[in-house]
Amino acid sequence: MNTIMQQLTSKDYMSLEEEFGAHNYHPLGVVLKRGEGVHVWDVEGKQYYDFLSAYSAVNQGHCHPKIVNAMIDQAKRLTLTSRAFYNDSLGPYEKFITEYFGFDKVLPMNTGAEAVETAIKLCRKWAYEKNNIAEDKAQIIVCEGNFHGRTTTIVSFSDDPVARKNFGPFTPGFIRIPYNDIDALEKALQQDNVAGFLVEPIQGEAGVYVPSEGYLNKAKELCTANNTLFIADEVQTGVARTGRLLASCGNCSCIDKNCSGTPEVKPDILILGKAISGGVYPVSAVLANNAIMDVIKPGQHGSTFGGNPIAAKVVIAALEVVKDEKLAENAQILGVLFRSEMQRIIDSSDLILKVRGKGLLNAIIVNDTEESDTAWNLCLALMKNGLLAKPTHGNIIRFAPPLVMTREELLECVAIIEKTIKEFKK
Ligand code: IF1
Repeated sequence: MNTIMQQLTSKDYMSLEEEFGAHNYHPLGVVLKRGEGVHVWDVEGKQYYDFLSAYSAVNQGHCHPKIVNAMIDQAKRLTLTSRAFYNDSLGPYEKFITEYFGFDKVLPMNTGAEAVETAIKLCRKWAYEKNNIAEDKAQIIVCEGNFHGRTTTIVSFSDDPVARKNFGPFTPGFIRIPYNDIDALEKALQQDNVAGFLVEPIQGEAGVYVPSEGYLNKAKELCTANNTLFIADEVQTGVARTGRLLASCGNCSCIDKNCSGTPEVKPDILILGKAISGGVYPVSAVLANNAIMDVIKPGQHGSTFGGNPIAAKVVIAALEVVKDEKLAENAQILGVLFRSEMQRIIDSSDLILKVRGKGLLNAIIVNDTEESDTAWNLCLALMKNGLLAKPTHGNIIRFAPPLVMTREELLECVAIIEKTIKEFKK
């Protein structure tokens, strides 16, 4: 079997997925075999720049040796105990991550969607037990264009028809308002039984929408005034991606050497996933202070793998890499350079309309309809030229390289993008 597998081509691997895997994705036609830092290689040996980073999970770069070694060391000693017993990795990890992000307590889970579910349950329980909301009546405010994962409850408050259609009946208890609209939030907060406001500091899936300056600060203030929990989903934006440790870091700039990494707009509940493990292992986390987290008692929530020893060791290593290698600062500096270079290209091309984003979470808007395949074809051309990215919502291409990129590498990527755009014919 092994020798046969080694002879397979990209086409063969794609056929295997086509035949034996559920068709819940439409991947770009590249089959990757190896990754290191900002690069990945396909089974034929062609090298690419990764401009997706597994949807911002691989912020620390592919196969970072410090993170991979932490995983291997722990995997040789103890992989899983469940939470029926204590283990000698979880406590130190919990101390580490709560100090790192400045919260009293963490609830460890595995995937982003699970962490969002956890935050919803935590918010509801807090509302009933600490905020006198009538039983089963709690409402959580969410935003139009949100993406928080794919569980039944989470798609219940999505407005993406593809994510929802024929997955009902849906979970009630959500109010949807326009994103980046303080008046709408103020109005929604007047409704009965509002327990929380769940928001992405930058909307990723919607096409990298950066809210107006001060939006998050004002939203947090309003929530506090209404005794409503401000819940930040930083699964995609967190861990240095946007040039700060957290995108909800209001006015704090991590270029500032004195920055403690503590957010300016401190959420009541912070949801993290993806890059807290550097994309090495599925790990997510919900952080909150005691007044909120202590409403959860034994038996009320949990997960077999949540808080497992490998996850604990991997996250400590991955978050140390973020600080040691100054990834927030690098993302901030390279982000400014990237957007200015994209703007220069846009100024002399009518194929691209706009660039937007923060840090190294950016998107370009292709000058065509959402239904057109221009952005997809442009991504195919980028792939041919050695750079991997994928469209979102038809005419938007998200650019999110690993944060360990150097300035020289970024400029090489800009050159690939420029050449591809110049040569591209619709
Ligand atoms: C897929 C997008 C990114 C997220 C936020 C929770 C989750 C996600 C803000 C759930 C996940 C993913 C999942 C991925 C595509 C992707 C995505 F295009 F949909 F928007 F990142 F850009 N909150 N985002 O962005 O985390 O359960 O997946 O660990 O294939 O669905 P998860």
